[in-house]
Amino acid sequence: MASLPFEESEYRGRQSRFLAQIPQDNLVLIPTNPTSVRSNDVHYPYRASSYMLYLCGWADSGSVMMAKHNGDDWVISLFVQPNDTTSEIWEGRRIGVDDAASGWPIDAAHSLLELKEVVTESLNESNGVYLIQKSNDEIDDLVNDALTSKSRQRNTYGMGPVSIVDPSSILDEMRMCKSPAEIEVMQKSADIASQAHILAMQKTHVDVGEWEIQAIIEGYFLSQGFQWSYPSIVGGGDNATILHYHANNQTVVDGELILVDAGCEVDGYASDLTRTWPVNGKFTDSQKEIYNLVLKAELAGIEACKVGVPWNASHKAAMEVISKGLIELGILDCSFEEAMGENLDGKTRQFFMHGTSHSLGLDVHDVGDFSVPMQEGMVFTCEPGIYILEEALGIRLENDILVTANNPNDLMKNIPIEIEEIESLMNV
Ligand SMILES: [Mn+2]
Repeated sequence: MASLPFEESEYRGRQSRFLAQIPQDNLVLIPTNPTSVRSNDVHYPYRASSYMLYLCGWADSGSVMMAKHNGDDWVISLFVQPNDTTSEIWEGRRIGVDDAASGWPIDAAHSLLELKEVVTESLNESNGVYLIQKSNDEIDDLVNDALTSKSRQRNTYGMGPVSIVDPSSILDEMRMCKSPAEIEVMQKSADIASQAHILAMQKTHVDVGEWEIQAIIEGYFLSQGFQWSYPSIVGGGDNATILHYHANNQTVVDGELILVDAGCEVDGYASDLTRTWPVNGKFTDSQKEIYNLVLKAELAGIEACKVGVPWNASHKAAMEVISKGLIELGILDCSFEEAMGENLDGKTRQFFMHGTSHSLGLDVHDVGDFSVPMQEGMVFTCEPGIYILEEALGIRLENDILVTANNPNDLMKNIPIEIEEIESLMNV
């Protein structure tokens, strides 16, 4: 049977912190996302909704989590695909109702065949619904029917829900700060991504195909029992200046750099890692200048990830370093103020056109309201870059940073970032 990434107590803690914010006369419905068709009768590999993974670790498709207060406590039910020999012969094993009830942090499991009946009845006993919409049409319809039906009973006694509330902002806020158990998984995800990049550096050679580097990295993820958290970006030469390059189908010639942005997913948690290295194992002097400028910005950005500062403090710090550096190198011919701009939108943006940080967790671009300052337990990427199209040059460095009460904790401390370290790794 599939095993849960965390102890039951971790999930129970999340559930009770969530439900403590919901009125007890409301019903909570959290459906997972459906499978998607790739073509004809072939589906994309399934990945469950992060909310479902967060609240009960259930990773199979089609399911719905329901929470209902019985007067004393919240009761959590999960609707799952029932065991069915014929379907399982064709589609694979199902956990089924009994094993779901005994092996997952829920109070009751039901077959999805009972979904309509149980949910309809529960809706009629509730005054409102907390529902994440647009992921399960059947649930959306049931809730909308319950809301709009004008039964005589309802007119007389006020039975049934009168409002739908989206609970995602409550859950998003909870997901922003990671628990020690989550951080342990995220460190593992960072370590596997780091090891994959190290292997790729060691196996890089002149005229390497971008797809070969992709295969080394993603093959390593698979060999460890995991997979990518986002499609890998492997761009040599001027392909490195395309921020979301995915073709990965060119060879990289002598003298060019290769930019690799590839992370993995461990138990639902993403790592997000970028390194840039020369395919021949030796940086040229002009590549070194730009690389070291990006590195300096990276270190300044990491340093800025501290409790109490605005979440984009790392971007400001990285942009200051890059602005100064580009002026010193003569690449920008303007004042520091013009380079920075009034809202970090100055001339530097020509060469550094993306942000420096995003949150990271169950989603690669993780959820949350980042108008609040950085807090202990938040994880951000720090990923400055410089892209000079005329020189076919793109350099980005990206580490994942945990905000702590003390110094920022760099989850990518196990992969080299200095030029000398990378060159010696590539030339053993
Ligand atoms: Mn990123």
